[in-house]
Amino acid sequence: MPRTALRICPLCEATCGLTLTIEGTTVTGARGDRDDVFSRGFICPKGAAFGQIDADPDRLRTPLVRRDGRLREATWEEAYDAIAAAVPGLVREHGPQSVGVVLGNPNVHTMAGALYPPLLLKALGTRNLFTASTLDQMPKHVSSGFLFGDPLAIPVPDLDRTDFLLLLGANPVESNGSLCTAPDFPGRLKALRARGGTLVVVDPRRTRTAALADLHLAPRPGSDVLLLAALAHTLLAERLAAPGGLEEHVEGLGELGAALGSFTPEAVAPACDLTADEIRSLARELAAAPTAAVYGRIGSCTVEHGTLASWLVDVLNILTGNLDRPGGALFPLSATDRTPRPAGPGKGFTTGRWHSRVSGHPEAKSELPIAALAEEIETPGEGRIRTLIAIAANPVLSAPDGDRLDRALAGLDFMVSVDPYLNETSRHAHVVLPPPPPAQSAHFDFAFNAFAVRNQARYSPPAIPLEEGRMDECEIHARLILAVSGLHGAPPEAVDERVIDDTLARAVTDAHSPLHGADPNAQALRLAGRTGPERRLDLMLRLGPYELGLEELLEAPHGIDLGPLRPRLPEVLRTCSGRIELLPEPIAAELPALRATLADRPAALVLVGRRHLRSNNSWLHNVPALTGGSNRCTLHVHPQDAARLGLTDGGRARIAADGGSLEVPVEVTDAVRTGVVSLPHGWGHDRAGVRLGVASAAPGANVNQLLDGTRIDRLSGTAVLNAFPVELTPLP
Ligand SMILES: Nc1nc2c(c(=O)[nH]1)N[C@H]1C(S)=C(S)[C@@H](COP(=O)(O)OP(=O)(O)OC[C@H]3O[C@@H](n4cnc5c(=O)[nH]c(N)nc54)[C@H](O)[C@@H]3O)O[C@H]1N2
Ligand SMILES: Nc1nc2c(c(=O)[nH]1)N[C@H]1C(S)=C(S)[C@@H](COP(=O)(O)OP(=O)(O)OC[C@H]3O[C@@H](n4cnc5c(=O)[nH]c(N)nc54)[C@H](O)[C@@H]3O)O[C@H]1N2
Ligand code: SF4
Ligand SMILES: [Mo]
Repeated sequence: MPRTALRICPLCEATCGLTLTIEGTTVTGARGDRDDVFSRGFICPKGAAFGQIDADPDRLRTPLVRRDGRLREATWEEAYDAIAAAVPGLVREHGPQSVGVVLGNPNVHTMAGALYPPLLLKALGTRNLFTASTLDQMPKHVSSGFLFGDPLAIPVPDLDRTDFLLLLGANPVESNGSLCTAPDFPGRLKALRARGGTLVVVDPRRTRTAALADLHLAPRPGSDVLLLAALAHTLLAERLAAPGGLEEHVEGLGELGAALGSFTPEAVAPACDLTADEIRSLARELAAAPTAAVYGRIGSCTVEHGTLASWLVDVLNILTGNLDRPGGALFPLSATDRTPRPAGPGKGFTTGRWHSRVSGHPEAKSELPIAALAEEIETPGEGRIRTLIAIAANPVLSAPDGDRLDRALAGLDFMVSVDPYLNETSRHAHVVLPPPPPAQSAHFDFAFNAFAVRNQARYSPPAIPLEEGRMDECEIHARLILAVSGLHGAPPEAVDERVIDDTLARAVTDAHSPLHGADPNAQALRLAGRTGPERRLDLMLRLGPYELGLEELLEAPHGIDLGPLRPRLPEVLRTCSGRIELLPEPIAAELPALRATLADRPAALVLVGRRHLRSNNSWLHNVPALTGGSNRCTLHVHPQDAARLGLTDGGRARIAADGGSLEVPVEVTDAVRTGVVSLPHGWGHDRAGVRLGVASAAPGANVNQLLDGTRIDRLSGTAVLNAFPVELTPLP
């Protein structure tokens, strides 16, 4: 008899509640859970393919261990024996900095990824941390760090109540949204328009999101920062700025006008390829809207001045008085956030507390640019990375110059991958530790609840019991921590109990904690949960602002709604001044470099990426239900550019940039503007030794091979993945 089980979808940031149909131990169907307090039945094609994703026959079923140069199936014991035999010795011999850690995107979609990597880093004592954030949202962390003193204080557009949404470099109809967790983002955009609101989309491509907009502007890629600066300039010059109640919390308002002085609409218009009138009228509309939110994502982050653009997004929210008010951009408060502290000066935020060894890149949020990983492995000398631990990461495809990284990984002394697939990156590992498929894992969104358009909490216990021979990903991480720190063989629960003890010891002496003054041992005994991670979740919920507990979540399988976002200033501020620092010094210092770009001649042809609804970065190309159709790795070229360059639809072209060249199929379409071509990322599954039967049959080309890793946003170390110059030549 088929049964059903609820499971939060881990495949994108929308976190939809799914109802899985299960026959025996197989997921045979998935539909949207209509009773889910947040997603209300929404599902997309990826969620609908949950069963196929879960049951992909290419998922590894046992660990792999390298013997005589070849990866072979092994027992869990053999796998951890191999790690324990190698890593502690390498650390002793070469020091903790000789270990690099790479954390990829799915870590924000698993409980293990939230709970264990910080402990792993502490156990190793390394500063060589590289994550997908420096291919993604690090500019936003850095700008929030400077503005609000906390890199995690990221305001989220109040989608369901706003009157005006200015969306830059985001395509939520395909991506389902990012740093703005909102199941059914497309429906929420339609609802915004249906209630008389205005949607403005800024994107060099006419995306499916742009098709929903009242106004679509298609400026030259990379120019958002100038457009945003001119919008802020106009608000100030025309006395349209009205921060209202925010003013008492803001430092530096008076200096902003002078700092942005040269960014008039006329000055930026040629670089943006917009008219000064278009820019002025957008500023006026933004200022006139009863409430408004400015929201920038990938296309505004992974570009040359991504941090400045991310900063200006919030400058506009502040100048218009929309930060921290309903209908504007608000700070969520998730159930596992720490109970808020009273407002007051904090420690502030800085970058550059240490630097990368080879190129001297400053750390940001304790991370180094992933674009610099290959050189840190290759370049001889003290502190060279010899051992690498990659968790849920495929940088060979997702980071610049995968060929170089591929060679660098091959030269490591030892590498561990925690990954369900033998893919472009994990094929270099000495040990691969495969997590079980998602239906066999519990789920809680530690990360995304803190970026959600509504406060809510939902927990999914495993939908299917762990298959014989499988190991839960939390246990995989816990055992990995023990193995690298010389405690191989100790019980994995000890890792969680240690965290619980430390957390309780701090909480009972913290005057602002709900457990202040309690007996830590009694509290530890009270914790609910069958497993270490469940007990840790229970503790975090108890210490959180709603004082929930795991049992309450288990009793509410469709989730607990905690209401709409509420104003939270000034309690979120952690700057040294205790106020919003509108013109932080590192930002001000970068403005002259931006001003200088006004004199640059724009490149004739630049490349941008694109996402497809039925894809997800580099790892969903092996699922038959999601492949084919328009989800293909083709180069979009505007008809005028195609004619000028002699390219034909369905023909092939050579595309070249700093890092190399590729041969790609051409798709002529006016969905991209002139002077811009678009190629999606995550493709290039044609390397030897990968076990991706479906993906390898239609491998596509790796767009990141066009980059050599030297183009980065200086303030955040984020790779420039969009708006870089390319050259095209037709191929016969
Ligand atoms: N040119 C270009 N490049 C880009 C981007 C772009 O827009 N353009 N986008 C960038 C962005 S935003 C990001 S976030 C990065 C993503 O890049 P990565 O962080 O490398 O993420 P993925 O490519 O999704 O690869 C995820 C890896 O995790 C594995 N995995 C899947 N599920 C699980 C699981 O449950 N547990 C574990 N342990 N592993 C799992 C997969 O098999 C795969 O190896 O790519 C970036 N690269
Ligand atoms: N289907 C699907 N969903 C996903 C993912 C996926 O790979 N596939 N990845 C997930 C991840 S890791 C993330 S981070 C999110 C990202 O989610 P989004 O931020 O929505 O990312 P994209 O869909 O890549 O949209 C970026 C848009 O920016 C545009 N763009 C490029 N350069 C510029 C520029 O210079 N200026 C402006 N204004 N626009 C520009 C591109 O044309 C593109 O339409 O999506 C997540 N969801
Ligand atoms: S929108 Fe995202 S979370 Fe929702 S079903 Fe699709 S992939 Fe899953
Ligand atoms: Mo991402």
